[in-house]
Amino acid sequence: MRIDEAFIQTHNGKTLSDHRESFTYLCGKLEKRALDVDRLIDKIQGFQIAIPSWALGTGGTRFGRFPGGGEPRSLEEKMDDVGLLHALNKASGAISLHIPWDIPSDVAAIKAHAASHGLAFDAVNSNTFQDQPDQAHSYKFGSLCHTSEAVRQQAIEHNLEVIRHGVALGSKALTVWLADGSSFPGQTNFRKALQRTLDSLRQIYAGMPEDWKLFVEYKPYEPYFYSTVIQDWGTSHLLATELGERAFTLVDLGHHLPNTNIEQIVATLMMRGKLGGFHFNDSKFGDDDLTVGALKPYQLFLIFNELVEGMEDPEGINPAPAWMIDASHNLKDPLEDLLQSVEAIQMAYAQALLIDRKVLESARESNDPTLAQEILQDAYRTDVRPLIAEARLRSGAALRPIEAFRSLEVRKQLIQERGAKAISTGL
Ligand code: LRH
Ligand code: MN
Repeated sequence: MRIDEAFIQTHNGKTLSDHRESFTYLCGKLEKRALDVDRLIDKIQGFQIAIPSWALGTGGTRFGRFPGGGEPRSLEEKMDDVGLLHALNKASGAISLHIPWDIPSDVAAIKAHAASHGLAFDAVNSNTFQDQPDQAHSYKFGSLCHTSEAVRQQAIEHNLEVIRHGVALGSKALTVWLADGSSFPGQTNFRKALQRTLDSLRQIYAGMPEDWKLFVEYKPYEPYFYSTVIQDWGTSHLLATELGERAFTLVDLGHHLPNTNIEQIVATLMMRGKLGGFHFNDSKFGDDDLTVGALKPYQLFLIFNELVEGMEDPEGINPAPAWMIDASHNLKDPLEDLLQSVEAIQMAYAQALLIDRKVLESARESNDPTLAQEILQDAYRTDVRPLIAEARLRSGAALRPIEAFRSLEVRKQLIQERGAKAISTGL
């Protein structure tokens, strides 16, 4: 299924005057703050977010999974779904694949299919947290950290194979998330596990093409519940620093213990030039993988405040981070959930662009926390939705993507096309 521009034009026609009114009002307020609205819109249009190939179906937990039907049954259909999102918001111009869930059968056909949807291939993800049917050695007790060299070598070979798939598709980065850890005190030698992991990652890093990056993703717990080898940003940063200048830390928002100051971690990694990218999602308790901005939109704004500060810093040394979503949809329609997540990310970015950094810095330098908060919250309390909508309109996308998705009855059409029982690979 594809959404043609004619439908988008017609659909936008219904709400164009409302949009013009709220956009003109916002422009008035922003110009009073000497903000260049067209520059803001250019930045928003250029901010493309990669969609995870493993989050286009219904997710589940060990307690149950309630598929909604019409899920993509192949990599081609997954790209059709990301193509749908991109047609509706022109901000989802990339897909991040997970191997072996998404091994491209015919690379040339897959690349042509991606191009037909205007999609690029962002980081590819390896998977040594599940055993594949034909696998010689189990990852039950770890992969790159395993006590057995044969298991470590198998996991290293898998990551090199993932890089080969990525190179064929035109991806430029490998994300390594390791479930490796323990569930009982005494079970593992922490130092040996970390040293083996570093030695294994060195072989993977050496196997990357010169223009590739390695993203080391950290997580405090799950699937193991006593220790995780790469448990926090510090451990990931240590490994990325040891590996070399093309290794970076990947920040998954759900991979932090309650009340962790994530925006400070982001600022620190950017200061070190080691912030590789993000897995955006939201959570209340654990790695809940919920809709971005659904629970903690102010934290997301504070994270983008640090990102914009780092990205606009003329002395900044951090390369442009990779913007990716990592979510799982137990209750919502996966595509509607992803449309909401992309919009929440764009809004946090746009609000952070409104901050007058000179005034904020002088409030900080003069130790005036009241004024600093006023400046931040003035930006956060600015309704930037007309700005995001205008960016979509100028990109040929829908003013109101979710309304367009529903009025087109996309899910109904996908169920007719693929069947109510169609299940997607992924989590
Ligand atoms: C681990 C994780 C990782 C992926 C997986 C799908 O929790 O965040 O990024 O490989 O989810
Ligand atoms: Mn993740």
